[in-house]
Amino acid sequence: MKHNLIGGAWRPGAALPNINPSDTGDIIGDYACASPEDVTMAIEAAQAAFPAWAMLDPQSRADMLERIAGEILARREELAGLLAREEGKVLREAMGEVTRAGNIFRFFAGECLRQSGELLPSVRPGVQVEITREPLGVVTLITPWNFPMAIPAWKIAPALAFGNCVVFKPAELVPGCAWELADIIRRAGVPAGVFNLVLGKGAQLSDALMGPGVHAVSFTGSAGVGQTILRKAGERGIKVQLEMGGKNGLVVLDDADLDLAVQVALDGSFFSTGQRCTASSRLIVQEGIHDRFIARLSEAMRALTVGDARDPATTIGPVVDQRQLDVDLNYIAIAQAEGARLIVGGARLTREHNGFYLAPTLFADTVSPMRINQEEVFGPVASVIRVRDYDEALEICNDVDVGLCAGICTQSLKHAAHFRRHADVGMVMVNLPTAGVDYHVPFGGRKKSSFGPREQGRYAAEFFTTVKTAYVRAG
Ligand code: UN1
Repeated sequence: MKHNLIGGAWRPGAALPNINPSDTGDIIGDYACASPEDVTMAIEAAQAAFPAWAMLDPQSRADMLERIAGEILARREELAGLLAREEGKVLREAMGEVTRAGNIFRFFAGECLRQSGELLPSVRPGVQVEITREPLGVVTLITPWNFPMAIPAWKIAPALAFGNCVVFKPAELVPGCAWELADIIRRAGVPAGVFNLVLGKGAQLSDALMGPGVHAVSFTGSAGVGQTILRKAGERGIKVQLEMGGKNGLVVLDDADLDLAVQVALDGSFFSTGQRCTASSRLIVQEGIHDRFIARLSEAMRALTVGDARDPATTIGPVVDQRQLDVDLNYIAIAQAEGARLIVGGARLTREHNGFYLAPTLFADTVSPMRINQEEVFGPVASVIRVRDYDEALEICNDVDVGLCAGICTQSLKHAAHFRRHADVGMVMVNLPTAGVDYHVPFGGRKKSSFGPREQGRYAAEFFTTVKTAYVRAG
């Protein structure tokens, strides 16, 4: 059994089995569930470790993060195999994700040495004002199952780089990647208590994870859980960063390169089995290209190979578990009941082994107010909305209460430039899939998608540090 890491020691707990979604008979291993008392111990260990870690020289921190990056990259094939096995992401994408995680640690190793402040003259003679950033203290990081290496990396790396101590609670479906990451971090020389791993179900641990001694919480996951965290954080004076859902629109205009638009939609809507908050779940298509786009996209979807995530021939892996599969099938039924026309897919598939396989699904003849166009499914399901012109496309693209990403396929500089400015989202893609972002630039959305400062790149400092303004009279 793999244990929790608390105060530098491995601590056992009740067994939590880790099941392969491509083959439910394959149990990856047993992982120890942390109790709320374990979480409290982890917070106390982090508090105790904080003063020394906060004052450590940046070179030592950079060296540790660099060692973490090096080991992740050196073991990328093995770690990608584990990721594919426990989450169901196909091997090619799993390799990409593990590489991304390694690169994130490398980026933040560099950031340790690039911290700077500002020196300003005061409005009062003889006084100087110095603005610096300091670590927050103990931060709780709660991560989802859909990027079990990359999302933990982009929260843990900046948290440590800027001098915070971490209590990391990964989604219960992916303890394997989290445990490997914890072991790598421990062996890289990060002192006991600076980084702690607590495994288990969020519902049982969430209150303890925001207990006394916690200064900040960064969460990526569902909107429902995010709202609960936000409320508690407000009551308890905890700084909060939330990354929640998306209902991202991809606009395809009549002047788009059809081959490119089909590839962009295929990738954005269905790769990673559509289980990305950045997925393009609404395809907003102008009437002149509408029928050709649907015909070509359907053809491309039928050529996808749904199967075992670890088979190199597979292009679409299984849904992560039975609960998510039920959610997906329920939305497919809702869409049909609302009058959407099923073009491709729509049903569960059987394969050699018992797994949660779902055919990539496309609906047409949908309108914006339908639930299928307003609520996040988080599966390989996309719907087409037909529009007259660019203005209507933009209006529909913004007609949701979330605003993570939006994309446009067009050859018109005028429309691309207008869209870039007027799409009410945090990230805009021109002739690119809405999903699949760089690791060194800010990530985040607007409206109900995100709360608090941006993640990733240099912008990560906004959340993981607090600003101090010092006034100094010399002499
Ligand atoms: C990506 O599309 O490259 O949970 C990243 C998610 C996002 C990450 C998406 N926070 O799907």
